[in-house]
Amino acid sequence: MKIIGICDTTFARFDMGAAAIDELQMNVTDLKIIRRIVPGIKDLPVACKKLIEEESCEIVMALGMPGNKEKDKMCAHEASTGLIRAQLMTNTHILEVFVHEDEEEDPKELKVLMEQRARDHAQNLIKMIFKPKLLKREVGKGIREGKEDVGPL
Ligand code: RDL
Ligand code: RDL
Ligand code: RDL
Repeated sequence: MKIIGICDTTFARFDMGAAAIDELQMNVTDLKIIRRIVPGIKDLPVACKKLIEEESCEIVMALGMPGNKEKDKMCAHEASTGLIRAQLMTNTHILEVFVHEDEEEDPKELKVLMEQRARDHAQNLIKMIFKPKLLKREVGKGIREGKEDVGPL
C-alpha cells in the first residue's frame, strides 16, 4: 500500500485538496491518504517535508493559490523554491499544484480551473506512482493541467 500526502491551504479560495483526494480515491484503492492543512503556500514546504519524513509518504501534493498582487507572486516563488528544496532534501517528489488567482478573471472559471488542475495533477501522481508506463505515452505531447493540452508540434 502506498502512503500519499496531501497538503493545502486556508488561503486558497477553493478546496483543491478535496478534489485531489476524490480523484485519487475514485481511481486507486491501494492507498492511504494523510492530509495536512496550513494557512498559506509558504507553510507548505515544511509540512510536506514532515509528511515525507515523519509519516512515510511516498509522494506529496502541495496545493495552493498565489494571490493576484505582486507580493503574492514573490510569495509563490519563495514557496516554490522551498518545495524544491524539500524535494531535494528528502529525495521525494512533491507535486506543486498552484493556481494563480489571476489566471482567470471570472470567479466561476477560476473555480473550474482550481478543481481541474487539482484533479489533473492527481492523475499525474497516479501515473508516477502506480502506472509509469502511461507517462511514457505522454512524453512530448504538450500536456497541461487544468486547461486544454496544447499538443505536440
Ligand atoms: O507563515 C504564515 C504566512 O506568511 C504564510 O501562510 C504565507 O504563505 C501567507 N501568504 C502571504 O503572506 C502572501 O503575501 C500567502 C500569499 N501571499 C499568497 O498569495 N498565497 C498564500 N499565502 O497561500
Ligand atoms: O510539480 C508539478 C508542477 O508544478 C510541475 O510539473 C511544473 O514544472 C509544471 N509547470 C508549471 O507549473 C508552470 O507554471 C511547468 C511550466 N510552467 C512550464 O513552463 N514548463 C514545464 N512545467 O515543463
Ligand atoms: O501557457 C499557459 C499556462 O500553461 C501557463 O500560464 C502556466 O504557467 C499556468 N500554470 C501555472 O501558472 C501553475 O502555477 C500551470 C501550472 N501551474 C501547472 O501545474 N500546469 C499547467 N499550467 O499546465
